Amino acid sequence: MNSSVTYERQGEIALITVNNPPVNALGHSVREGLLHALQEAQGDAQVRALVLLCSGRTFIAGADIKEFGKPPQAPSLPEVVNFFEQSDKPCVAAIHGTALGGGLEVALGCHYRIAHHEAKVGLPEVKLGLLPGAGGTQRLPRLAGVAKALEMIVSGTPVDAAQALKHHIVDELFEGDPRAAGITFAQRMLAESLGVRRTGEQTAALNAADNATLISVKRAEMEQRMPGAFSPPRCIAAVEAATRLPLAEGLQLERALFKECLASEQRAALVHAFFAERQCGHIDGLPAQTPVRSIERVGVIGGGTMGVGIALSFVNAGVPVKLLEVSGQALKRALQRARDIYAASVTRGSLSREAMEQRLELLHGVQDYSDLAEEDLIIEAVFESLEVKRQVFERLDRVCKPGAILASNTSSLDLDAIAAFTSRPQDVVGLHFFSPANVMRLVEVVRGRHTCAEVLASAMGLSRTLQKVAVVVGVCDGFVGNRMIFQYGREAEFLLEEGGTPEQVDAALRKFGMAMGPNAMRDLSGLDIGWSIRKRQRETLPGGYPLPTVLDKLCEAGLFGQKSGRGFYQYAPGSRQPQPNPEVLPLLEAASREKGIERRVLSDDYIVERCIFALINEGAKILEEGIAQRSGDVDVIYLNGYGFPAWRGGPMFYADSLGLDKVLARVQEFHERFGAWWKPAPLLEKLAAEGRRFADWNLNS
Ligand code: 3H9
Repeated sequence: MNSSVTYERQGEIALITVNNPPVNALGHSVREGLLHALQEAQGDAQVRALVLLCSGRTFIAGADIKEFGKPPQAPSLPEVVNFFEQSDKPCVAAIHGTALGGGLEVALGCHYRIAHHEAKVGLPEVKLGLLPGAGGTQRLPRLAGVAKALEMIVSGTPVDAAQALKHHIVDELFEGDPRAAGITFAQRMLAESLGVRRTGEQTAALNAADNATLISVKRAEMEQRMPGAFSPPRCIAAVEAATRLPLAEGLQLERALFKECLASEQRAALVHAFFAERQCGHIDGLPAQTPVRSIERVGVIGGGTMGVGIALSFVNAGVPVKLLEVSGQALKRALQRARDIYAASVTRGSLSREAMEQRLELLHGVQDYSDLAEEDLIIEAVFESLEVKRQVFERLDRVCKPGAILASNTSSLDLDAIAAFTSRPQDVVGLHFFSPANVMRLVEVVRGRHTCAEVLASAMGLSRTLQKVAVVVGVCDGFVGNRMIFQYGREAEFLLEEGGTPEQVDAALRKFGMAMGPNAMRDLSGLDIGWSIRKRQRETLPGGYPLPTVLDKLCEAGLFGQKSGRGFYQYAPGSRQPQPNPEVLPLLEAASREKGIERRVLSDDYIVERCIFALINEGAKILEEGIAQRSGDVDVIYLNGYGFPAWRGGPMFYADSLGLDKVLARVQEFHERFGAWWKPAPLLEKLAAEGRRFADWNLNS
């Protein structure tokens, strides 16, 4: 026996308890411990029933992801699960917290499952580029039916306890202590002769006549939604096997498909993304024990799209918000906007009318700064001008209580200059939300020169409250995300001058995996925004930085994107579906002519390299300047804020996987051909020369 799994006997009941903090992952010692415990229970003539449970905050959260890519160590997880299933003494799993991946698979190997009423169960392997590899694809359909199993395995989204009960994944729900509930159920098994009931031997739920249709519909849906993704089609193939093969053969096929996924680059990228997201919380110079300020009341200044989105993020998390607009008219519009957003969710069926009213009760409109005197955190989301920010922060400084956190949602202005408008720069931090703020997961937390540790830790802690991903960034124009996207957007525009069309450039980047093409994205956010940033940059950028003129031409022609119904694409009234806009090509041709560029045919690969390598080169500069702490942080920003394909791991991981020498060679070519703005980042040159990766580098190395 080992310390990760304990075995004890209470009368005729054996209790097997996993104890492997923080999430009871199924590392080697747990698998070994489970096997030994099972063997002991089998060999003990006094034992007539088994209970499997976990100590700590959760049931088993899955295989130990840190072991992927390392040499396998026996016993394998499928062996352990099979051993449970083959037990000739009935066993019950008592689930609390989350039973995920291999954790649920172990529970499916048990003969009965009971779950705490707040528990969740799921098979999230697909999110790591895998498929359930310890029988999940064969056993879940046998309990829940093919439709539910496909939905859970292909989406990776867990279901709550009530759903699990409804779909026969668990047999009963309990309240209170899992140990007591497990023992009570085991006593009942003995009293009522609830004997061995092996999931693998059940077939009733597999007998739906329309399994073939369900599977082909799901296949077509995934091809459409996630072209290029490696594991989803394999998840479907494994579930299909459950519908046509005996258990042993299905398990064999599942194992083979699992191994293919395990060896894939996409699995490596997705596992990187998983750990990178968790690493973001580990911040240089910020000890884990740093105290945080309590944030129970929040003020938001500015009732535009951004301000309302930020306010709703808090309201959704149950935190009351005062939304300030000085003009009564503007305040009325802002509150109506909030109501409209919720009403749309009610219409879609994702929110009940009662929940909408409860949330709206947490949102209070105010018109006077003195109404914000007692708030713990105030976030301004006003017009992006330093002068306007000055007025706001001077007022906040006058009215807010000592210790209040003063945050700016600026996406590009100098946070240190903003902090200097107050007498308490240590309390000022940037909270750069992404639009729509109530939907997007990412927040860039901007650490100013004087932001104190407590305020930074409190700002980072918000990510848990709001269920968002927070990444610390330093002060510079555009921080991490927008500073990089500027380079990407600039290349996308130059490509239009060189011969590309909006449709072709967008299609090439979508094929690469970007959620949206850059031109459709610009239409969505409004071309006039880039136009005004461009005017500012023309004044500040050093010589040698030519800017494309395509956007200017479109704006001059009144093409502002979706908001005007015409931009790079045109849109039917009320529709967001882009259609080719015949006005655009003549404008592109004029731009090319004016610059003396002969338009040519561009390949998709070339389009991708120009745009993505521009991101990577800027990302390297950002790392070297210490604006981001590690390459994984840059990746997390791109995966959560800019629609970069998760299965490529983020731009910096993608560069590492290509090899930095290869990236550098292309950047050098572009530099020679196009000029100064393609100058290779010194860090890229250094790491390429040393044969290293961004992932191995940190500021102090
Ligand atoms: C699988 O099971 C394959 C099988 O089908 C077949 C095998 C043959 N392993 O997220 P948190 C760490 S694939 C190792 O902040 P929360 C995490 O890195 C697996 N470590 O907590 C962090 O470390 P640190 C399928 C893990 O309360 C710490 O635990 N399962 C694992 O917000 C706390 O994590 C999954 O994909 C792991 N499996 O959320 C589930 N999980 O403190 C993945 C976590 O050093 N896990 N860590 O930064 C989760 O979704 C969440 O962690 C969970 C808890 C919901 C459980």
